[in-house]
Amino acid sequence: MEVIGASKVFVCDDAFCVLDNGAVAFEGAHICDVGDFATLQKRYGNARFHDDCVLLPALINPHTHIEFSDSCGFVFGSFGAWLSSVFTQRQKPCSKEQMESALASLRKSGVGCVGAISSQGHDLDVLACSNLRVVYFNELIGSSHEGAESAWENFLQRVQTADEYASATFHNALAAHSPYSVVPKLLTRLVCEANKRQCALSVHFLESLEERQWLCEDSGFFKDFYANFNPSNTQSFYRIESFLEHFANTKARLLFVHCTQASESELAHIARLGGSVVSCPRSNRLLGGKMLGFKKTNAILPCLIGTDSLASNNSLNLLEELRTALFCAHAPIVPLSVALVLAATNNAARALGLDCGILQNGKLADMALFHVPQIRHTHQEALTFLLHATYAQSLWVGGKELGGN
Ligand code: MCF
Ligand code: FE
Repeated sequence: MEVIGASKVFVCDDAFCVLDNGAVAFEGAHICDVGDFATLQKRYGNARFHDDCVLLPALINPHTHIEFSDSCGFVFGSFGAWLSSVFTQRQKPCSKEQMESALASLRKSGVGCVGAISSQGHDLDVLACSNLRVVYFNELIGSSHEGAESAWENFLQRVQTADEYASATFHNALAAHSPYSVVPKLLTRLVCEANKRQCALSVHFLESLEERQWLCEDSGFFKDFYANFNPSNTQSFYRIESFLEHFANTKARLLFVHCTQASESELAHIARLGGSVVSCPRSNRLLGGKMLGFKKTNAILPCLIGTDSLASNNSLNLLEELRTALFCAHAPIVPLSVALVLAATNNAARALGLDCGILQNGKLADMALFHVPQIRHTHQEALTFLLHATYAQSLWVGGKELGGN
């Protein structure tokens, strides 16, 4: 049994209970006890206390793309310009070193669990060897009817390869790229596969005005894009509602990423599907989209915060992403800071179907420890943490310490 204590322990239950001079006792992969440091020290021995520190569940970044870890060559300012730059860039996969350095920066910001969208499977080894908890979203793209069968075969092959890596910390999941890039026949099969597996299913959705215009009016950027790329696609495959109807009655845990152009009634539709939204504020800003209103969205359905990749962000530092969300939202700052810490812990774990994200007896011992000067003197703990935490001093995934930063 090991006992870790800190000036403030963020349990990250729904009431956002904070323990002063608290501690967590854990053995193997699981938490055995949570409470007062002095009591747990007496009960179990083998205890370490960290002054002016916050101990909380390891942060969860539910949306990134490790295969996109080379930040060179992307064009920002408009979604169309960015997407076109992806096509030029895709010919050149990033290196293993770049992917490893991306994972190191995630760990440094206290991320113990990552939802990684894998477009081609080049990130499989690096993620499986990372010691992080990984939800590996095998991504399906297929925008031509003629190429659908081979896209499906290629996808299933990648899924089967990833299945061989499944473990207590490596969870396989599925992703459809977006409504503009997956034909209905493939989406139906994907939802069926996700149902069979009862896994998480992620999709980029209503990220840009360009996408909304294509889905609503069959016009705009995607009209010209497909005229060059695949002239037989003269119309969108879906309207917004018909796309969402594909996910009705699914047992999969649904994550709709971005949704910056979604109306309140469209968000309510996702809520009825049991889904969550992942907002990536810095990516949305760079790609020319507006940012999602965190408070308004979180009132309708769980809103999580992700970094997206280095192709659409300046770093994978989740603390920086949370700070961006904190400074950009139009909402009272103190309750907002609590909601953001919960978004990156308990709510993200629930959305991904993981037994972590909360410091409670029986839960997985995924924890992060941050030095936060003067934290013991404040009662605005979540806000002080978001303002002043810089890097995780220690990180545990399934009770295993990943090495200091
Ligand atoms: O979330 C951002 C922006 N929206 C869409 N796609 C991506 C994002 N970051 C990386 N991508 C990838 C996506 O997974 O870019 C490719 C896909 O592989 C675009 S379609 C060729
Ligand atoms: Fe993305």
